[in-house]
Amino acid sequence: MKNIFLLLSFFLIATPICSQQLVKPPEPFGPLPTQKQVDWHEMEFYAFVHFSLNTFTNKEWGYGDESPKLFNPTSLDVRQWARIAKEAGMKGIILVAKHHDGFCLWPSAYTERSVKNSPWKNGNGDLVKELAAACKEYDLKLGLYLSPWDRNHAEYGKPEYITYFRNQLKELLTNYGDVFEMWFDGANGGDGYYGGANETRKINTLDYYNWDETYKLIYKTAPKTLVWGVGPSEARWIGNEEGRAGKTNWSILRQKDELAGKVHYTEFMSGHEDGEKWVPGEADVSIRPGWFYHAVEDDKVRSLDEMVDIYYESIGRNANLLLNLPVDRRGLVHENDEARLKELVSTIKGDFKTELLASTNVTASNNRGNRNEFAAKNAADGNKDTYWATDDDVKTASIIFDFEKPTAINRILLQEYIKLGQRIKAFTVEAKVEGKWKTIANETTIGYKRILRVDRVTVSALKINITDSKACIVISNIEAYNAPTFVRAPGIQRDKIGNVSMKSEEGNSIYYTLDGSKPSVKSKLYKGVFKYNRAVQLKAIAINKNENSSSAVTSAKYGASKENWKVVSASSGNMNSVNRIIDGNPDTDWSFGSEGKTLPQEVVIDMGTILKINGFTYVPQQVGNNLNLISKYEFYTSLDTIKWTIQSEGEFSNIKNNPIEQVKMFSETKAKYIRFVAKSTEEKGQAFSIGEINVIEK
Ligand code: FUL
Repeated sequence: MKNIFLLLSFFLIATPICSQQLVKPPEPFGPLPTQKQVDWHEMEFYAFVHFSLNTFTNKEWGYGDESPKLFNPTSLDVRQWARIAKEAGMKGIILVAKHHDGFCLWPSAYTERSVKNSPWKNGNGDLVKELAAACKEYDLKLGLYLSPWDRNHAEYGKPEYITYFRNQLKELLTNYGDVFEMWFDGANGGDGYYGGANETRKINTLDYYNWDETYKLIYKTAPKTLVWGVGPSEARWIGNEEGRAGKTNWSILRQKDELAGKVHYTEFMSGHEDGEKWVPGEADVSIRPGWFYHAVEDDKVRSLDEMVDIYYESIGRNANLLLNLPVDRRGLVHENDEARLKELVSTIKGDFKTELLASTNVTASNNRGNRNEFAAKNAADGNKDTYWATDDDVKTASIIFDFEKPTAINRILLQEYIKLGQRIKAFTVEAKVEGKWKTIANETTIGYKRILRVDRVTVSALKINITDSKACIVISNIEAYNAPTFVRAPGIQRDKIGNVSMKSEEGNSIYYTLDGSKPSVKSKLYKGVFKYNRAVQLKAIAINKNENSSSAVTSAKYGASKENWKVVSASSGNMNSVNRIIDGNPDTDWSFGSEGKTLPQEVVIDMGTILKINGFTYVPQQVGNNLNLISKYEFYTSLDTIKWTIQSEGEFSNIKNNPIEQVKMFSETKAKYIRFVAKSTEEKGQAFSIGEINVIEK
C-alpha cells in the first residue's frame, strides 16, 4: 500500500515536469527584433513635421543660401500640432530639426544658421524644446530628423563637417529628453551654396559619414533611440514616398548587401525573405503633394480615398505609417489637412468598431502539445502576449472560428508573435457560406500586422490556412470586422479639347457641379462624356443607392482647355507623338530623342490665344519603373516667339523620391507662347521625358 502511494505521488509530481519539458514554447526563428523595435512596431502611426525656411521661400529643397531672417511664423503653436496628432491616435511626432539647407530649428552652439538669428521670438526661441514639451504634455513620443546633407555648410564633403554633424547629433540627443527615432535621409551630396563656393560636391555616403562610428555614438548617448534610414539602421525606408508597402513585406533585410550597394531601393517595399537582420519598414508620405507647405497645395490635400488606401497599404501591410503634416507660415497645421486627417480617423474607427471573432468557438488543426497556453483561442483573446502555436514540425495548419449565427465580415486582421521572428510565407482565408467553404483570400506574409480588405461575405465559420511557414506557426492575434461600405469618390478627367469624363464603381451614380459648390443628389446627374472647355472647378460625388451612402467629394480645377494648343517645335524627338505632353492625360508621356541627349533640350508651345498666367507645371513621366526625370529647368514666355522673357528657372527638388506634378509660380504675365527648357536629368545619360505641361491662370 505504502509502495502504491509512493508510486502515485511520483507520477503526480513527475507528470507535469515531463509534459512541461515536452512542450516548451517555440524556439525563436531567424533574425529577431530587439525590444526597442517591438515597442516601435507597436507605435504604428505617428506624424512627420516639415517646417523650416522652405516654408517661407516656397521651396522643397533650399539651396543653402537663404537668410535665417526669413523664418518668421506669425502664430506658431506646437501644442496645436500635438493636439491634432493625439486626436488622430498617433503615438509621436518626428520633427525635421535640420533639412538639407542647413537651417536649425534649435539654437545650435555650432552654427549661426538657426532660429537664434531669425525674428521668431527675437532669436530666443527653441522649436525642438517647445515641441518636446508639447509632446510630453500630450503623451506623445518625440523623434528628430537631422539631414546628413547640408547645402549650406562650407565644409560639407570634408572631415570637419562630420565632426559638426556629430556635435549636432549629440545636442539633439542630450538636450531634449528621449528621442524615439532619429531620421537620416538618403539624399546626400550634390550642388549647393557650401559657404559661398556654389559648387557640386559628390561624396560616398558610406565612407564619408562612417556610419558605424556615428551609430556607436548614438547608442552610447541615447540607447533608447531607434535609428532610421542610411547606414546600418534599425528600420528602413519603404522605397517610395507614397506611404505604400508591398503586399509581401518582410521585416528582415539583407542589410549587408544593402550597405555594399547591392540592393535597389525598390526592394525595400518587400524586404528580403532571406535577410540577416530585423530592419522593418516605415512608410512615409505627406498629406499633400509636397513635404513643405505651399499655399498652392491648399486644395491638393490627398483625397480621403487615397488616405484610406494608404492606411491599409502601410499599417495593413506590416509597416509603420509616418504621415507628414506640413506646417504653414503661421506655424500651424492647416485647417484642410486637419479636416482630412479627422475624416481618415473617423473612417478607420468606423471600420474597426466591433470585433467579431472574440465570441466565436476557436479550434485549430494542430495545437502545440495540446496545451492551453498555446491553444487556438489565444489568437482571439485580445491579449498580445498570448499566442496560438503549433508543434515544431507543423508548418502548415488551419485555425477555424465558428460563429453562433451567420455573420457578415469584410476585414480580417492578423498578427504574428514577432518576438519569436517572422515566419509565415503564405496563407489563405476560407469562408463557410451556406455550408460550403470558399476561398476569399490568397496571401503571403503577415508579420507584426496584416489587414485584409475582402468583399463582404456572410459566414457561419471562418478558416485561416497557413500554407507555408519557415518554422512552426506562432500567431498572437486574429480579428474580423464588418466595416461600413466605403463608396469610392469618382475619378474626373478632361482631355485636350475639353471632353470631361467621370468614373465610379459599377452601379453607383455620379452627381456633379460646375460652380465649385458641394454636389448632392440634387445636382446634375452624370450621364456620359460632355464637353466643357472653359475654366472650371468641377466637383463630383458618387452615390451607392442600395446602401444609401455617398463618397467623399472629388474636386478638379481646370483652366481654359488646351483645344487650341500646338507644339510648335522641339529640339529633338518624334514630332508625331509630341502632343502627348499637352493631351490632358499625365499618364501619356513623350521623350526628347536619343540624338538629343546633349543639354539643354527645349519645347515651344503655342497656346492659341493670349492668356494671363502666373505659373506653370511640369508633370514628370508617371508610368514605368525607372522614370526619366528632369531635374533643372528654365521657363520662358513670349507674345510673338521673337522676344522671350524668362519667368522661372531652378531645380525640381526631390523629384526622384517623389515624382509628382512640379508647380512653379511667377508674377502674372501675358503670354501666347511658352518655352520649356530641360537643363539636366536626375540621372546621367537618361532621356528627358515629359508627362504633361500646364500653365496656371490667375
Ligand atoms: C526626402 C527629402 O529629400 C525630402 O525633402 C523630405 O525630407 C523627405 C521626407 O525625404 O528624401
